[in-house]
Amino acid sequence: MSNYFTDEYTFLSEFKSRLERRYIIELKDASIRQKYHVLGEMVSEVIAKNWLETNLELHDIDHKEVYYFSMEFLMGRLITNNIMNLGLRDTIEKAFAMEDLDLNAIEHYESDAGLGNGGLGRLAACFLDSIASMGYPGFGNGIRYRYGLFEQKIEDGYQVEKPDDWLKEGYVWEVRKEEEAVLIPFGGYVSFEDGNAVYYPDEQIHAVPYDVPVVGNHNGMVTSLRLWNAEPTDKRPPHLNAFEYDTEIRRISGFLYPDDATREGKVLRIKQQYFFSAAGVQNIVRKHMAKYNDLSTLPDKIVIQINDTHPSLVIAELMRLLVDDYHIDWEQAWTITTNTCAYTNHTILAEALEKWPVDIFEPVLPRIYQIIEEINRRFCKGLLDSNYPQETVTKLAIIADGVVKMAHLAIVGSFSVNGVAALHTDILKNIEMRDFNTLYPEKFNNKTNGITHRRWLLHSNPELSAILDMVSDNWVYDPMELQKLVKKATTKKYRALIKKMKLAKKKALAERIYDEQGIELDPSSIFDIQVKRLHEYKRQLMNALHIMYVYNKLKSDADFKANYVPHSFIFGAKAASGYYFAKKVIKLINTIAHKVNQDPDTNELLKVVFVENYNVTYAESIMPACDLSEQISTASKEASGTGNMKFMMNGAITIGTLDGANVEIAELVGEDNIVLFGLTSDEVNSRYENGGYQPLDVYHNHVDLRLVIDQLTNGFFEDVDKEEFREISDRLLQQDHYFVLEDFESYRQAHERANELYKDEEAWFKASIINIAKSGYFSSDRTIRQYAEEIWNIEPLK
Ligand code: 26Q
Repeated sequence: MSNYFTDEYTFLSEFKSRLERRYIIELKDASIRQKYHVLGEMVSEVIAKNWLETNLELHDIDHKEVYYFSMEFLMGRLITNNIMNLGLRDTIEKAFAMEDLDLNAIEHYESDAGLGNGGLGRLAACFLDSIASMGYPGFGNGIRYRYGLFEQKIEDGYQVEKPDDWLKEGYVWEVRKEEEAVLIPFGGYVSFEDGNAVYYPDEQIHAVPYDVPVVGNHNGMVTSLRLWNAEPTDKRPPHLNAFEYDTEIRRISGFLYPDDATREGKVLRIKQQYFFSAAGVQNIVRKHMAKYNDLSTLPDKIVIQINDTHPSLVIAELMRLLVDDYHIDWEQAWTITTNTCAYTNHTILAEALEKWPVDIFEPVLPRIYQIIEEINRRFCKGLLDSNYPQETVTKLAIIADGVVKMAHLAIVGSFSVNGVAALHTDILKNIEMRDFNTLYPEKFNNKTNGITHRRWLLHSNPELSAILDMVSDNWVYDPMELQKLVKKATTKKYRALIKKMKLAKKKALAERIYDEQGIELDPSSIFDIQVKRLHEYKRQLMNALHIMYVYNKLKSDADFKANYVPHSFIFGAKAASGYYFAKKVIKLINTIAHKVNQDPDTNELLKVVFVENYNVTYAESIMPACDLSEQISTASKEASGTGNMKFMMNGAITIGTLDGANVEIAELVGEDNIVLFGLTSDEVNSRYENGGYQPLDVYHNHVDLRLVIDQLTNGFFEDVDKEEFREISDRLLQQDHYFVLEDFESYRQAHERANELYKDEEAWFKASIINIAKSGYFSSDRTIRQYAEEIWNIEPLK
């Protein structure tokens, strides 16, 4: 296959010729869509060559591989990443310059692959990037959702969801591998014949893999994200007609659940979980047998990382294959399984821990249910035999009170259980999973999350990258080199460079916001940003209440006003479609924005924007444009956070609680370079143990806060019904589970400190530089290296 990217002329002539052949059009008349597709196709061909070579090499050598199983991969756009990592950007840009074409505009045509909700899905995408860029043998395994996370519109201040039809024009990067399709059984019954379980499913579903290339950075490596698509077979159950059958099957890979916390158990969700877990496991076992013809060596060659409990049925499915299909005895099958699987926990919120009611689970997956019962029976028997009290056994059981506890299955069936930040792992070990940690202390370990510095710094912030190049010629390959910037923090020159970079990125974001939403922001104001999923524990509401407080003060207190640095408060957040309270908070933020942005008394000093449809691509322009990064979750609730790392890497100062990875950020940058406030995780937990606190006391004792809360329901917002925010005020005053009122005063003071710090330009940019300099630790390359060395026991290819 020829490479058309050798120089700009060769590239351009092929580019034009393809437009003519494929779309019967000349370059000057071609649409963005046509140009995008031709470019994508040409880049794909370069990828194909490296991809094939990587596959052949992986096939030939005798080594261990990791399979990262995740229900979500929030990949965002791939074109920029692919062009940059392959080193094609220069050639394309030169060619396009000759024709006055804008590469950025063409890149922007690609729709985000939004196959994830938030942190967990984006983490999986960053991990794949690091695996490929460091040359580790590893693959992703997930679902090819027909519809990804919904597109958000804001209408009259309310969130409205639109389907994310991301595949409507096809997807240039994927390759359908029909030859590798597998069958996934559902329903039916099990009979025991000659001592063997024989499973007679109701229906079999075709799982057809689509592979998406994951291109390593300048290393020739291309690994794969395998996404499974559900398709009908020709054996249709008698009670459905062909159309009903087709529709029913396609629903399995139909859409991503837009919820990042568990609601009640849904049959479709469990089918999705089993569908991609079983397809992935079958694929692995088949490949391993073809290569080694011996399943006892599986754990020497394969490790399966289970991303939260969503894929934890791999444990039962692997047991099913080993015991039923390969007739390996239970004990040996269990040894193989538990030495192959490793589990990552991402949450300690009780409501997010997956529990499946037995009466839903069993009919859908009868054989898998039997296997889990047997795992549970042996596990409980082992505990009782070792004299654990019945009470403990009941607490730890995988099946109890009519539900299957997926986290318990994942812990019992894995050789490693990790949390995603130091504090989170501590809480898992000492509080949430305390008894399991006592039982299996060797399983528990921490792997603090990371983000790929290629996407989140190199690609999204070329201005900052150019500054970093002046300090190190190797930071892209060794992000710890960013530390060299520490000594520049005290130089005028570098502070000025960072200031200029920030201003440029803020201007660019302000332009986008103006173009899309017509709201004008002053780029010299503090860009104070909170972007993340909308959740009560993340406390966007506290941020909103504080803005109301600021507005009131600006209106009533001349000293305050004289002292106030202009602020632009920017929010971006999707709320799960069924999460009523979260949607109310979106409405509140928009209502505040509407009121304050129009007020001539204050709007030179205070602006509020809720950006529509916050997603990965939007994040790429938001992260670099931030001065103050809001990481304000109730301590102990945010497992890690990863947005906090993206902001830090781009030079923002964090205002935050000692929660998740904020704790590690604070340790790295030191107390002078972060603005901390609020209850600690121990304080939060001790309040829970002692029955919470009295929000009404805070309300009565804090005059300014009381005014804000009253304003929620006293007609202060002229254009909404007085009752619109009643539920918010009721919740705050009656059951403030997330300590919004209790932390408010401390948060308010933290903002005052941030305000003062910003006024001291020297101190501010010094802090900004220290944050960038220390952010190398949060590269997902570090995280993946730790997984590889401490859990997976795999090595990079040469
Ligand atoms: C489960 C069952 C049914 C429906 C939905 C779900 C579900 C889906 C997604 C439950 C949880 C999630 C996602 C969780 C998540 O994103 N957690 C975040 O993971 C990040 C990466 O480790 C952390 O940084 C965040 O702190 C954590 O909130």
